[in-house]
Amino acid sequence: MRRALIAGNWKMNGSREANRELLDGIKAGIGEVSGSDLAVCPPFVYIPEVAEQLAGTPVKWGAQNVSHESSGAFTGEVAPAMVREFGCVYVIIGHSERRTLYGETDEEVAKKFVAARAAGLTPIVCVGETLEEREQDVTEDVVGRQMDAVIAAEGAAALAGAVIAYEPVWAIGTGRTATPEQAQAVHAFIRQRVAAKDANVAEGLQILYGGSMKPENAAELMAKPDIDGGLIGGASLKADQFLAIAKAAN
Ligand code: 3PY
Repeated sequence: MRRALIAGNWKMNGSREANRELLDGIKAGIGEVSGSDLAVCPPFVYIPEVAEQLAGTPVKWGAQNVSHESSGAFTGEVAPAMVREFGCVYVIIGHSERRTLYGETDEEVAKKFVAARAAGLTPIVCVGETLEEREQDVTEDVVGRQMDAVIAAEGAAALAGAVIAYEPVWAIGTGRTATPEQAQAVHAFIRQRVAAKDANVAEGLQILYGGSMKPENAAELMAKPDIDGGLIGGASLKADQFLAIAKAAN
């Protein structure tokens, strides 16, 4: 039985004060969450303070991106070992905003996956199709290609130390959500893609749904057999909404 993971992707949001308020709210309500693990992924600069505020609580934290390099002349980049030093457990890799706005390729995502694992981080690898790709009926081609790049990097066994997030690009920041059936179909496809290489790893793999998951649709989505939690955007910035999503997995 896979345990649910509810991870907050704060994106480029927050302030020291707003973060404290948000984390205080999460900490106050965490006792009512029993069916899922929680994590938050703040912008890099807030990681040390978030680490202090969450130390000793069951809530874990992570980064939203890392370099595939470990050190050197890479202005503006942050190495995996650096965020690990501040207690990050997770790192989001290949979010569609990184792929589309910053031109990250499948190969780059695969390199980041390898570097993150080498530093002891658990990558949350994002995959998903655009609206145009869905309408052209090539969702499985796109998600299959994105998955294959990561599987090819180190073999399917490496996914035992990773999480996948299916995020249909057309459902990100648009308020549109995939129906539970649409999401389940792609989650099952992802699991089969891994199972073709390693059935045990596929069985244990947490596959999160991302893309406007909110309290109103979380329970229905997570009731599906291959949906093991969520990567939460906007709703992760409000303690009551984030907790309500987590409790939907109780
Ligand atoms: C969203 O829900 O908008 C996300 O992009 C989560 O990563």
